[in-house]
Amino acid sequence: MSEFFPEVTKIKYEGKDSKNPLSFKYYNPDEVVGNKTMKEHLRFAVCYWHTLTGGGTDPFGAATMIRPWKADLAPMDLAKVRAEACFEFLTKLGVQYFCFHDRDIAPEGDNLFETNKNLDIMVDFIKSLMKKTGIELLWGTANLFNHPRFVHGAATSCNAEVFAYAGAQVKKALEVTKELGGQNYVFWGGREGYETLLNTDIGLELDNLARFLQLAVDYAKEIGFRGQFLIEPKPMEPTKHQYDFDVATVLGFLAKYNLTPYFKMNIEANHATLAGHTFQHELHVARVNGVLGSVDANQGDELLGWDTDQFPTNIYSTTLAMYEILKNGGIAPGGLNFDAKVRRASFEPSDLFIAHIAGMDAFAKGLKVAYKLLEDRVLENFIEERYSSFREGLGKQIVEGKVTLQDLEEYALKQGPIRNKSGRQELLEMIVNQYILEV
Ligand code: XUL
Ligand code: CO
Repeated sequence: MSEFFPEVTKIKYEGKDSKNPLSFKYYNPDEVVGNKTMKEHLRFAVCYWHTLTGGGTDPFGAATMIRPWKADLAPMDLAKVRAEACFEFLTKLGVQYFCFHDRDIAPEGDNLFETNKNLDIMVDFIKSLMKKTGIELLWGTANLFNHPRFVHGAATSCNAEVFAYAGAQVKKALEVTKELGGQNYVFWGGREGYETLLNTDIGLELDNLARFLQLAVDYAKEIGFRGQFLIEPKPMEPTKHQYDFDVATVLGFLAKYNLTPYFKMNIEANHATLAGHTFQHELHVARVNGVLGSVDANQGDELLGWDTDQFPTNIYSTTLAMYEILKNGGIAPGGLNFDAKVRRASFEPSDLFIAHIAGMDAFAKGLKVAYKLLEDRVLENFIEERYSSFREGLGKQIVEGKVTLQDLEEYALKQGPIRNKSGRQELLEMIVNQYILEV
């Protein structure tokens, strides 16, 4: 087996004063934070599509990436070489997990039978690499958006034949994910949305999406796949309106179709900001509703209105993300999957390492700051005090459901002037900054 990154040796922790770009400054896998090591807290995963198959094309230009495995090979040979490169990359980076779409790891054949055959060969091949390296699968998924057959969507296509094809593809992807010991299975609604209401029956499309997900739940049960099902919300792109708009929308959808018990959510930072939310907002809404399952760790560009999928280097954002994850009691069996791509101009192989290191360090630092904030109960004590009126007297009765509107009127008529207290936002922001700078 050839070496694909001969210029890179195993990435080590060198501490915050290191000037070596190919070293961790904050991510020290075995360092214990609270009751777990950093590695156990963070559960990093590399995504196959951006890191191994992404070429750097954009709507205006051709691929730019220099990739040592991108030789002139037949599709199946290329798939194998790429898989070997993937496991060398993960081993050198010290990342335990990877994630993939079915079509990332094996090329399509002339028909579904041939395509599945290609997939089977690659699954066997990858299984042996997983065994050799000890690397595990965080989640699998099916690509139901790239091929022209999915032009009108997959589960929400107007064409029943496409619904059938997508069902067959998910059936196989579930089998493959189970075969590789995947800990989760993700549904990102690739083209499940609409371009114009002038040609769309939203009612039928959403009913069909629910039918499709129920079929997947039933089949997972049948084959004994026990991984966590995850839905990944996104408000737009590629369609103008994606049905899984944000966490709140998906919660309503799941409740309407009695699917709540089977799904948690995979929260992606850049999808949150596209929806007009912060990353923390989506994690928080998922957490308080018991559906925070996993994270696609990336970030957008504040000045661009699309999914730029950049590596997450904003420590303010990773700190608040880790704060939500710690409050959630951790992210397992989910993890932090770098659904991120190096910029088109960062085309050298070493940029792949540097980008992941930057993201891993940003989350490691975020973890340490968030842990300290929680340990000192900085926000907890403030919030507890802020809502203290609901723990006694009338507030307690409201919470316990013991009052009527007549009771409230009686109370309000006798009440003196109402006094509110400051929300102290700037004070809290000042303290969070202090922790980021000092921890
Ligand atoms: C697209 C996206 C996907 C999913 C997996 O925006 O995030 O890569 O994570 O299908
Ligand atoms: Co994603």
